[in-house]
Amino acid sequence: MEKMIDLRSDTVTKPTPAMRRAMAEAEVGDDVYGEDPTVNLLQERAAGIFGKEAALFVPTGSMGNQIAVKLHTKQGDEVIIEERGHIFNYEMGTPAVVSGVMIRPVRAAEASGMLTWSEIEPAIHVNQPYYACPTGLICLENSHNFGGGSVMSAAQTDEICNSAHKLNIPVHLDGARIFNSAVAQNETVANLSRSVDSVQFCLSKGLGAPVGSMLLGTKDFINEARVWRKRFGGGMRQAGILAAAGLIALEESPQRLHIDHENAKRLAEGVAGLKGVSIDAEKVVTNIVLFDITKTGKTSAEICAALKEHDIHAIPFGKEIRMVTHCDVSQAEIEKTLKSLAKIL
Ligand code: TLP
Repeated sequence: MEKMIDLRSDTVTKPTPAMRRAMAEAEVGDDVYGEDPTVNLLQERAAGIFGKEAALFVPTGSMGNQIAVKLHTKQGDEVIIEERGHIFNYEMGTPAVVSGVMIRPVRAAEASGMLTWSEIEPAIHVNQPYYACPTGLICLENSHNFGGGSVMSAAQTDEICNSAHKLNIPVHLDGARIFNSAVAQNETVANLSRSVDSVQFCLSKGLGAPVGSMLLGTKDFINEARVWRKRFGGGMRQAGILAAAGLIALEESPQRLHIDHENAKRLAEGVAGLKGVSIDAEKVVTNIVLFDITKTGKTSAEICAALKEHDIHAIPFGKEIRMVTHCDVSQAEIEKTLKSLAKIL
């Protein structure tokens, strides 16, 4: 049987042999007592790389984001986020369920989904005690998944944070793929997150670890986050087995992300040439390729079903199809995907 080309997400990557070896040999302890040396090392390394005071290993990106929402807000607050943001659309309504907050989605004018302060400001409520929910938090996403893997610069992030902080509003960054963003901009993750109050990034996406994300912020914030991780059911005991793979992901994977970006660019340029497909290939700068198929005369579900017959997995999202490149997809497989798509369309 031919190998499935799995472009559904970069979450599907399998741990490398080096990761599996490190997992087998990891020194472990009970992390709920803070006694797992491998988890502690991962947390120290991550905090060092990001230039933040402290970091916490959490099972998922969703948990990292939702702990942040919980800690930055109080019940009845509003959280401003771009309309296509992950925290709003793909985290099971947790802000409402767990934190009792309202989401105020704001649509960015840019297709990239990158908000500017001038778009955020009109949605802010401060000092309106009798009717409006106060703005408790602003959430950013870099890279922006459903903005097509678009990136926000350090300067853009600083501008939003500086303005928000003047109003005493904290900013959380969903940096699930912040290393992709950093590589695309030839920037450091520390600079991209220097002005936010907290940041979450995933080890289990483009970086290739099997499980895990990190939440970073001040020492006090992370101490509180540890309490909330336990309340969420995320105290993982001998989690050093997972952190060992995370350490390799953190140290070795960023150097190869440019390959995924080159593959995504090639894919985007290829699909842009197909009849009925709409995508601005120039705007594809990381590992996510999101293209509109409305004018093909087929639905995205039909196209994805046909691709599966060619041993290619992609996800339909409304009138768009998303393909994500990662370490388990080669350049040759991108060419095969393009040939199959051309046949189907
Ligand atoms: N994204 C997944 C799906 O949930 C859509 C994917 O395949 O892209 N923030 C962002 C920006 C994400 O893309 C994701 C996962 C998360 C947070 C949540 O991470 P996990 O899956 O670890 O909870």
